[in-house]
Amino acid sequence: MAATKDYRLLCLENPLLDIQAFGDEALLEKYGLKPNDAILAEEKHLPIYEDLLNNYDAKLIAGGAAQNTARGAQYILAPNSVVYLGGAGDDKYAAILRDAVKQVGLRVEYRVDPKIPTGRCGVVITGHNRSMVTELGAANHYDLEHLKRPDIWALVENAEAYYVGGYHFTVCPPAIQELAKQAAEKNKPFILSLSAPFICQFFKEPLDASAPYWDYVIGNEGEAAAYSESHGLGLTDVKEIAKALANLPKINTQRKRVAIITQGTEPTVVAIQGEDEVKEYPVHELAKELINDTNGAGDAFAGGFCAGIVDGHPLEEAVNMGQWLARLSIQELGPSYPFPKQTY
Ligand code: 26A
Repeated sequence: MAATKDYRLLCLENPLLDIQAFGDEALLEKYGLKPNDAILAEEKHLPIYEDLLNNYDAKLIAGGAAQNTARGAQYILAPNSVVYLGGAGDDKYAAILRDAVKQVGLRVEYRVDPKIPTGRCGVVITGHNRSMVTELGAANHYDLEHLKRPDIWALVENAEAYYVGGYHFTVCPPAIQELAKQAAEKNKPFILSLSAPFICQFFKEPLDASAPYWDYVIGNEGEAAAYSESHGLGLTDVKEIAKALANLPKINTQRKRVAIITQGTEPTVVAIQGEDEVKEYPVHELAKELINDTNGAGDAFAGGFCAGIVDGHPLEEAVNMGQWLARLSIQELGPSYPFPKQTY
């Protein structure tokens, strides 16, 4: 389908440079990390970045969950379809990020803070698990002032869909609300990722304030469980939680909310507001030996899914596009996509 105009999808979150390495039990233990988690760094975690670089042959890879998603959506869509907002520094890490987004043609509009380093995420891979420790740095300084800058706000008004990574709830909830309201007012889809269990647990208030605006809510099984627990739903079945998410109160009644829960290699669960049946879509198979690492698989899924929604494909096709891109991404190191480019 030919694009009718530029920058139809606008994404917001935290641009980060991933410092990723294959680690071991001892490393997880040293920093008190769970094998599969995403957390904000505390004082005791800060030496991990040097440790990874010096002792674990860490690679520097463009990251930031929604930036990975934005790169993924742009990988599929026509040139100049996606623009991404977030806060970054003016340093060598930001330069690596700008290089990576250039490769897929993603436009970024960073709020640049020359005095604060670009955010970094230590990623420890053990088997099919990944433990992530983030120091947000300049990403933590994204603000409403940047979003409302006339040239940036023009991009917001021009966009036809919005994707917000839930990790941004730790940074600037007012910016999320602005996008959410814009979406509802203009009947454009607002897509939100739950991002991590800790967002559902500890950023419940801003998360819940945005909930009435979600047209699509994307999460994995761990986030769904954390949502259920932190909201006292008393549900453990993923399908039931998806249903509950789909049926939360909604402001834009012109669109039925859709909740999409991925479950690793298990089928993706999709619930639609007001519908009894919860559907399941199997993932695209991949031989174990072809998996490089699964870091960024969920972001890639969201990227393919957003591309499908922006291009006006039916829901099941958008889910399929998500599965397709996730399968490609896990064959790469980190949250990356293969080149030469493959076409869906
Ligand atoms: C605020 N936090 C904790 C974060 C992140 C994050 N992106 C934004 N904010 N913690 C980890 N990530 C990113 O998740 C990707 C994998 O899904 C990592 O940078 C990694 O690229």
